[in-house]
Amino acid sequence: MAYVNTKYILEKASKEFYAVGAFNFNNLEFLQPILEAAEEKKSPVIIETSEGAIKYAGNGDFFRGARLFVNMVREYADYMSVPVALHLDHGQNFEVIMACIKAGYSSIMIDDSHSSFEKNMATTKEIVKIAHAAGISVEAELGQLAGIEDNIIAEHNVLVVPEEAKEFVETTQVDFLAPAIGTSHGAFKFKGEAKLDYDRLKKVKELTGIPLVLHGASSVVERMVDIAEKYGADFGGSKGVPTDVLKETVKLGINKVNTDTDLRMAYVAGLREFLTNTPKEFDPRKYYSTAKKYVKELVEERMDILGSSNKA
Ligand code: TD3
Ligand code: ZN
Repeated sequence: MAYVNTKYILEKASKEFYAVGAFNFNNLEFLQPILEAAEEKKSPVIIETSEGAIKYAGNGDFFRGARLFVNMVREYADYMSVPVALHLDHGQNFEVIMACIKAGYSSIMIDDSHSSFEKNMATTKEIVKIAHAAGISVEAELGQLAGIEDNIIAEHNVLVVPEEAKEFVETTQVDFLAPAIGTSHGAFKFKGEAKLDYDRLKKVKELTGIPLVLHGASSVVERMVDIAEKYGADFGGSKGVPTDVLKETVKLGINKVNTDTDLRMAYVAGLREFLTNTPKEFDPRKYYSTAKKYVKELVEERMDILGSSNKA
């Protein structure tokens, strides 16, 4: 079992109407608790890294960073009983995409959603051809998410056009698609009520029939915000996607749910708590312990919410 491509994980999820969490990481201290949670929950899991994470890990060298992450993930996955995929999140730079394919990522995202529909379609088609030849699955995005996607900043949400999604999927042969339906990246997603365009999502699923991806899906968990703020953080005004809204999107056809912000917040809550309460400790393996524990708890909760627990 262990290291597989994302298409394999998502096709089962799509047939059985559940979603699999895709969790971002930059370092060992996030990777370990994510994988431990998956093993304990008997859940398939997608590990993903941004281009920025790869640059960070490789000290500026994309191929070195990608290879390091593949080796880290595979070394754990080989000894696990649940399926694990390693995915490039929001790939935009051709050099990074090729580095990931060559290094052994099992899937990649080509995100040309900030270009015109025609250009996005042409770029995606080209990348799909290359990736499929290497047995690697591909995700693309239609519409735009407001907020920060690593280095792309869109001012407003531009929602997906369902008829375009159909043409896009048929033309590009992409394996799974992220339709913009009103979420955004980061900790400040909604000013008022969290509203997503369910009708649009339903239409995209009907017209494409492929696994769909929800970006900007973090829930901004109150318990973690409270702990972090108790120990000095200021996350005033933060708001995420409520869990009942997440569950509704899964019912309507979402099969991959991207989560980064929630893990970062859980981690920093644990780190602040530990450092404040244990002023004499300076062994990193100890002062990361509560942070890792909170990340693991959060990932486990998410697997239950998305319905992927016991699906491995
Ligand atoms: O692609 N990602 C992760 C990277 C976004 C920057 O944090 C997501 O769609 C998850 O977004 P978030 O911020 O809701 O966790
Ligand atoms: Zn995203």
